[in-house]
Amino acid sequence: MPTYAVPPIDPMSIRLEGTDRLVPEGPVLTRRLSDLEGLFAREDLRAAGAAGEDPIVYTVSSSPVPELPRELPQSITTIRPGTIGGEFHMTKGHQHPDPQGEIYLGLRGVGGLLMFDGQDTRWIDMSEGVIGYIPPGWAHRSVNVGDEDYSFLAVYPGSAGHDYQWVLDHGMGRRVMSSAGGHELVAYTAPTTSQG
Ligand code: PAN
Ligand code: ZN
Repeated sequence: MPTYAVPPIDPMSIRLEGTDRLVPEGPVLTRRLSDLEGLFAREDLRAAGAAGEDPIVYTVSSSPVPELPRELPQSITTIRPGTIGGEFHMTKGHQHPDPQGEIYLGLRGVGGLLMFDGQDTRWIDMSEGVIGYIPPGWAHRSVNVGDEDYSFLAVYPGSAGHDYQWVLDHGMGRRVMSSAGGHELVAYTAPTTSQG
């Protein structure tokens, strides 16, 4: 066995409970509209919703594997269906400050994986059984484009980290809007506080 500054954790079995939770479970995050300031095009509608019922937009259930170098933490994200001003419910989105790849495995519902490297935008349709691969250097956001919960498993290097400011500063290249055909990707617009 090599020696480590921080010893790795012991081998363990982790079970999917339904499609929303990992057991044993580590930290669980709940993201409500009030946590998503400055991300939707219609910031005014987001703020109004946050000041009202402040609904849950998504949850993240992590396994106990820690975010430490060389470990491979996992989490399940479940995004509830819905739109804000026609823009589908989505995660905040982030860059990995330590450029590292990541894989997502679709578990339930229909969604998409939006990636942006500061110049180009890519979209992968996600559903049960689809693996979406995020290469190093691509900011990533998940979007629920269906009318039921969309959930997926993420596996990522423990040293990757999460830079949310990058997305606030650079956007994600496109916005994912509801359309007659289901969903469409439109040009990114900065958040507005009033219509027009
Ligand atoms: C995922 C995301 C998760 C929530 O586990 O962290 O889907 O999205 P935000 O972190 O953008 O709110 C992942 O990409 N981890 O690296
Ligand atoms: Zn990530």
